[in-house]
Parts: sequence; C-alpha cells; structure tokens
Amino acid sequence: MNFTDVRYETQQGTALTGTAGGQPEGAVAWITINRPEVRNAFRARTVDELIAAFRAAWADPEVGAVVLTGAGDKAFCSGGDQKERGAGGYGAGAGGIGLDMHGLHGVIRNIPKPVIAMVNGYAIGGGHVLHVLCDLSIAADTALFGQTGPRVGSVDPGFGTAYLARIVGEKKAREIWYLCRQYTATDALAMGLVNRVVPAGELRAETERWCAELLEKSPTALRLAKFSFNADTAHIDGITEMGYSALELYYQTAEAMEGRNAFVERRKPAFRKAGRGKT
Ligand code: 2NE
Repeated sequence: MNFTDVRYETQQGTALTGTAGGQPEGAVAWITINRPEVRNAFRARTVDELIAAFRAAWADPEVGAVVLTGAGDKAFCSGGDQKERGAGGYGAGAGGIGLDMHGLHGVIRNIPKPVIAMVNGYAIGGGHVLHVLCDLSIAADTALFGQTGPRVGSVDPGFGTAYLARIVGEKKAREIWYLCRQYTATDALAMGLVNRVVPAGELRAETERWCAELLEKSPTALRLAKFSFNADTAHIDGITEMGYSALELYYQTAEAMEGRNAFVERRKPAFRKAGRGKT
C-alpha cells in the first residue's frame, strides 16, 4: 500500500537514545499520522493506512515495539476529519460509518508488541481514543487531552468509553465524555491517563529510552503480558461493534449533522433546535 497520510519508519535498537550501556536487539516501528494541516485528523484512507502500518510492524520479526505519533508539534491526532463527514459517515472506507475504527482499534490492541503513544500535542476526540488504546502513553508537557463527541454530534462507543473508564475510573471518564473539556498533560498524569510527561523538546529522546528498555525484554513475555491484560476487557469488543452500528444511524440525524456543521462553521451547535429527525 502506498502511504500518503501516514509515515512508516523503522529504527534499529542500537540507534536509540539511551543505549550507550547496552545493545538492544531488534527495531522500533514509528507510525506517524501525517496530516498536520488538519491537526492530524483521520479520514478513511488514513485509517486504512494506519491498519496497514500496524500490520507491517506486526509481520516484521525485528520490530519489538511500536510508536504511534502525529506529524508536527501541534497535534497527536484530532480524531475523525469533520470536513469529510456527511450524513452517511466519512465516505468510502470500511465499517458502517465509513471509517474502519473497529479494525484500527483491534490492531492496536492485538498486535503482540507494546505500542507507545508519543503524544506531541492535541489528543482529541477519536485521536484521544487512539492514545487511550495504546499500551503506554508518553506526553509532551504541551499536550492537551479530551473527547469532543457530544459537542460535534458523535460518540466513540465501546473501547472509546468503557476502556477509558477502566483507566481513569467511571466518574472521571463520564466527566471527560459529557463535558468535553480539555485537560493538560499534568492533569492527564494525575489521573493515570499517561505514564510520563516530559518537556516537549525531550519527548522523542524519552520515548526512545522507553523503547530501548522494551527491546531488552523477552518479546514472548511481553506478548503474553499484553494478551493477559487484554483478556480482561475483551468483552468490550462486542459493545464496540454494536455501538458503531448505532453511530451509523445517529450520523443520519439532523442532531448529529448540527454538531458537525457547527464545528466546520466555527459556531456553537443548536442540537435541540435541529431535532432528531433524519437529514
Ligand atoms: C484539535 C483542536 C482542539 C485544535 O484547535 P486549534 O485552535 O489549535 O486549531 P483549529 O483552528 O481548530 O484547527 C486548525 C485546522 O485544522 C482543522 C480546522 O478546521 C482548521 O482548519 P482551517 O480552518 O485552518 O482550514 N481541523 C482540526 N481538527 C479537525 C478535524 N477533526 N477534522 C477536520 N478538520 C480539523 C480543534 O481543531 C478541534 O477541536 N478539532 C475537532 C476535534 C473533533 O471534534 N474531532 C472529531 C471527534 S469525533 C471522532 O473523532 C470520531 C468518533 O467520535 C467516532 C468515530 C470516529 C471518529
């Protein structure tokens, strides 16, 4: 697959920062969402490329850790591209809403190698969900976190909601989803949403150090640990399937389109006035 929206690179363990004392075997796969002009929002093609990139990392026996990040210094990912979204969803991609979110969430969870989210800026909406699903998150002190669904007429059901609650607790997860506020990296660290916060200029080096440590560990033990953690939340997969089916129907309503239109037109939405009828 030719990548236009995503960059895929591998870096040998011996070239990582923090390897002076050792020689980590293997390599790290760097997957970068490359749409900085829209704060690294994803469209159908981006999601398909991300899935292909994760599969490439999965298939490469040299790769022992994967890093997901965004291009530029403003955003990790701002979720679904609202300019591509209509009443039928996001276009021609797989999945009822035109984005194969279920496929992407599945490949992040099921790739048998640790995935680190290197959060270099906004992690918002469906982009926030991506970092939540990664095994570990390392954030720049400039990063901002939050969900926007109820503000833009959307929701990320299943892992986007239920798995977030596993991480930060039910009360906090509901606050994040219902109020659609933005949280600083310090807030995120305090609620256990990220593993580490560093000055923006040190983000890459710190992430490389974590990768170097991972490469020194037994790949099979890491794989078993990851699948063992996953087993406890595997049932959420079914809710995700059903939730995206419901989302497909919701996107066809005037209420949902009002949220999307208000974002694009840079105004406050009037959900009740729009009503729940079909567009
Ligand atoms: C990310 C955020 C907070 C950044 O704010 P700021 O002020 O730094 O930038 P600005 O001016 O809002 O954005 C810069 C450019 O990027 C575009 C903007 O429209 C703007 O374009 P121009 O006016 O320069 O032409 N842009 C940013 N985010 C975009 C997006 N998601 N889609 C399309 N264009 C986008 C701020 O931009 C923000 O809040 N963005 C929207 C976040 C959002 O609501 N995402 C979708 C949530 S729903 C979702 O992701 C989802 C789901 O719920 C279920 C399934 C799949 C996906």
